[in-house]
This record gives sequence, structure tokens and C-alpha cells, in this order.
Amino acid sequence: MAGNITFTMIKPDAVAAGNIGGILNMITEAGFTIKALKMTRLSRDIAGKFYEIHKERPFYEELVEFMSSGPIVAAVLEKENAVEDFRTLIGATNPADAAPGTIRARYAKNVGENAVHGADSDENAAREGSFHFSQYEMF
Ligand code: IDP
Ligand code: MG
Repeated sequence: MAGNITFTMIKPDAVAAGNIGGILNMITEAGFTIKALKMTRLSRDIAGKFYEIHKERPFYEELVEFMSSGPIVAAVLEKENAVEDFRTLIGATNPADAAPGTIRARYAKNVGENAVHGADSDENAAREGSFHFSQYEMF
């Protein structure tokens, strides 16, 4: 059975462009409840650990560089079928392929600077949530 928790980050491009409020509004309008939320900045080391699963991919260094280039907003979200529904809400990785009305269609700049992260499985949502938040920061 699908779980009800997912994990997201508003990436440095979207924070710098002033889109935190617009993106959080799209998320809550789509029926997600915010269980944890913080603005922070990832060091290269922490960004590298977070994206360890992509270590062998050609864009890994670029991704780590970008994700540590400025502040981000991390959040744990709750909704029925959270992981899949959130992936639908954010749209395809490349905004050129993202469906109209999705967060990436509206806010992403390109395939790398694509406004938001969304966990891709229940296991990764749990891992990523506890990577960024202690149990006392999740409500
Ligand atoms: P996802 O974020 O849609 O799950 P992934 O394939 O898991 O996409 O890639 C993780 C992140 O790595 C993307 O969101 C994007 O920021 C970056 N990325 C993916 N593909 C490329 C690429 O071809 N060039 C540069 N960055 C990329
Ligand atoms: Mg992914």
C-alpha cells in the first residue's frame, strides 16, 4: 500500500527567484499538509551525501554544486498516496517536458535548475525526511 508521506525541497533557483510562497501555495492547494518545514543551506558535503544515489550519474558534480549554491527550503508533506501525487504535481524533471499547471512547468528554469525536489519512493521519502529533520521537528 502506498504511504502518505513525501519529502520535498524548494531548490536554490526558486528560492533566489522569490518563489517560496508561490510553490508552498501550490503544494497546500493540491491537498498536502506540511508536517515539517525549514529554510537552510546545504554544504557541498551534505548535498553530496543527500544525492549519493546519483553518484555515478554524469550530472552529479553539477547537481551538488547547484544544490549547495544558495538557501533551500526543505519540507515533509502528508497526503494520501503522497509520493506519486507529489511527482504528478511537480511534473517532469526537464521543464520542457513538464505538463502545464505543474510546479516545474511554472517555475523551473532548466533540467538542472528545476525549482523542486520530490522523493521517488516511500523508502526514500522516509530517508530524506529524517536526513533533514529530527523527530522533534516533524509534526
Ligand atoms: P527528479 O528530480 O525528477 O527525480 P532525477 O533524475 O532524480 O530527477 O535527478 C535529480 C536531479 O538532478 C534533478 O532534479 C535535476 O536537478 C538534476 N538533473 C537531472 N538530470 C540532469 C541533467 O541531465 N543535467 C543536469 N542536471 C540534471
Ligand atoms: Mg529523483
